[in-house]
Amino acid sequence: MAGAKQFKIACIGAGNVGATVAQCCAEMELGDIVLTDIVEGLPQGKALDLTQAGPIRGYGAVVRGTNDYADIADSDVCVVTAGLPRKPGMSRLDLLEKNAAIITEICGHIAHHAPESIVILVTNPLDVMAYTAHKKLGFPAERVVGMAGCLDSARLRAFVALELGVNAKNVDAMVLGSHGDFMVPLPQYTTVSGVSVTQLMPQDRINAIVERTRKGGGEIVALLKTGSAYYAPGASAARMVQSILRDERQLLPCSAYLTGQYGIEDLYLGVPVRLGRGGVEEIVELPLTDGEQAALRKSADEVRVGVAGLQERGIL
Ligand code: TXD
Repeated sequence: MAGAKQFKIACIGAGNVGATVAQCCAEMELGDIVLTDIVEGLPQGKALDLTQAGPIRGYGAVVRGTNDYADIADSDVCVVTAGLPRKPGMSRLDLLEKNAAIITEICGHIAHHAPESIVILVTNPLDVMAYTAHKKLGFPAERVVGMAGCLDSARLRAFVALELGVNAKNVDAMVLGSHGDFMVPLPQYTTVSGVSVTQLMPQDRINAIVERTRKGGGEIVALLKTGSAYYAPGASAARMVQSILRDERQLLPCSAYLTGQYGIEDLYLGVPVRLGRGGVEEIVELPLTDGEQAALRKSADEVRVGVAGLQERGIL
């Protein structure tokens, strides 16, 4: 039966976030999915489970699990969530080095088997891993993008909706900068049905919500005790897949390669991006206050420290 082209989405890493990306993509009917991981049986088991949810949830996507990278061949989008969490006694730089090695290995497989794909990085530390992937893949920068701003802005949107008692669907937000303590939430661009929250909330409540957004990941880690958030991160990455495969050209905050925008060069950092079938089709430069611009520069400095650490260890 002739029909629209079925897209292929590779989820590399079948842990909590990777499996949630696969679930969201299947439910959103974005394409067929290949779930892969280094652990034998894990992607196969989760893929089978997701396949069996299809008849109930009403999707017919083919979800396959594999340990063989040949199976990601010709994927349209690869979402990379593979990585290790920080263990006791491990420095940030040690983790950086370990995850950079994993990303490097995976990029070799992607470049070989899915050379035309658009690659979405999710593994932490996000902006440094996106930079690493860009360098290792050898793909044009518009085809390598990091997921963080979508998640951080979803958190901000959710907190605003809770605070004002409005539907979260009507709240929009922009969060720029690195994924971490130095992220830059932008209240002036955070709106409820087009009205800026600066008109709807006292400044101290805005400050509290911004602070809670900054610490959003940590709040969940502290509650879960083991592991970190995955429902919202998975949904955020799937949102990016949707904008790409359906060529929506949505304006989404993503980690993108900067070549002078916002006064920053040769670095991945969270900025508003128009995301479509070509990947990062445009980086939008918003007018920022002096304080926001300074915060963005501080954020860039933090990412630069990570990149420099990898360069010193000869990884980049
Ligand atoms: O906003 C964001 N970017 C983030 C990032 C939000 C949430 C989570 N964020 C990061 O995503 C998190 O700090 C991790 O670096 C990744 C994945 O998080 P997840 O919660 O999914 O971690 P898991 O459950 O430990 O899954 C990681 C999987 C696991 O199944 C490993 O076996 C696999 O990665 N793994 C590998 N797969 C393939 N190849 C290699 N080499 C490999 N090494 C580990």
